[in-house]
Amino acid sequence: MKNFTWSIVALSSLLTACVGAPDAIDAPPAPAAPAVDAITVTGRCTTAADCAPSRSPCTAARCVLGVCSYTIVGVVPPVACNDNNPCTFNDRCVGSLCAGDRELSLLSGAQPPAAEGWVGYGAAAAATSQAGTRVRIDTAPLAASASATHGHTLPPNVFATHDLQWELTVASADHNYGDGTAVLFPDFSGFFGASGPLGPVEREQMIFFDDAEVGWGDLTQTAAVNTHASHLYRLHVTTTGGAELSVDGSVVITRPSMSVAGGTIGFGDQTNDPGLNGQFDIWNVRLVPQPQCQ
Ligand SMILES: [Ca+2]
Ligand SMILES: [Ca+2]
Repeated sequence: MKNFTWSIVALSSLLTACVGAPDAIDAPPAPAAPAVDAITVTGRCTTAADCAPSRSPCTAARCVLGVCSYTIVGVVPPVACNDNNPCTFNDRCVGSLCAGDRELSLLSGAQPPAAEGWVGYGAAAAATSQAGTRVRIDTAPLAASASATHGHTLPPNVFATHDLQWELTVASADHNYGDGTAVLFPDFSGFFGASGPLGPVEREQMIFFDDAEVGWGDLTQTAAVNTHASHLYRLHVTTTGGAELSVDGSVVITRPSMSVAGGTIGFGDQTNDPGLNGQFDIWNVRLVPQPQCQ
């Protein structure tokens, strides 16, 4: 009996030691430290929304098995993006990078102007593609008062970064002050273009091509050029708002002011004066980068 009593006391003491007042061993654990930033330190996540935004418009965050990863958003068809570079056009994703083209074709010559976004005025059907290489404007067989012009919008403020370049040959042409059967408009509002001095100066500042010379529509400057031969023409709008026309790399005429505010260019036979008709070919009209964009 004595042994039994001791055993009860001993067991009671043992239980007291285990469940009695808290001591250093029994104290509840200290609260866990706040979780570290799972995104920036470990890349762990529950959903894609937990991941840091992608630094490229061409990749997107995904949460895969609790870990952030960044994958290309798409390849075919290319995803449009903005590279924030005014020197490039048609920005699109190339792999994980956003990039664009430094040149922009406006008229290849491979098809009629309307197929490449040009709006026709007057006898627009007079423009045809020749052998898939150039566009021909031929008003010679038409009524004496025929005109045929085409306009194309440009990217905003594009003359700050690019020049307009084209190739052209004249078969037969004529011009007088403010009129021409083969012209290029740096600014164009439709039909024959508008004329100053109270309104826009589209016809004054247009470039005419005659059989043996080129010049501004207002005849302020002209230059002898054999336009029946193929040449590379280039229009540069200067930082001071003037303009230079180059033929095969050499400046031939300039003017102190050039308005391009309308954001549309044009070409064609712009005159409906009786008897002013002709024929010329134009192709490879494109925007090419100025030196600071190369
Ligand atoms: Ca761009
Ligand atoms: Ca005409």
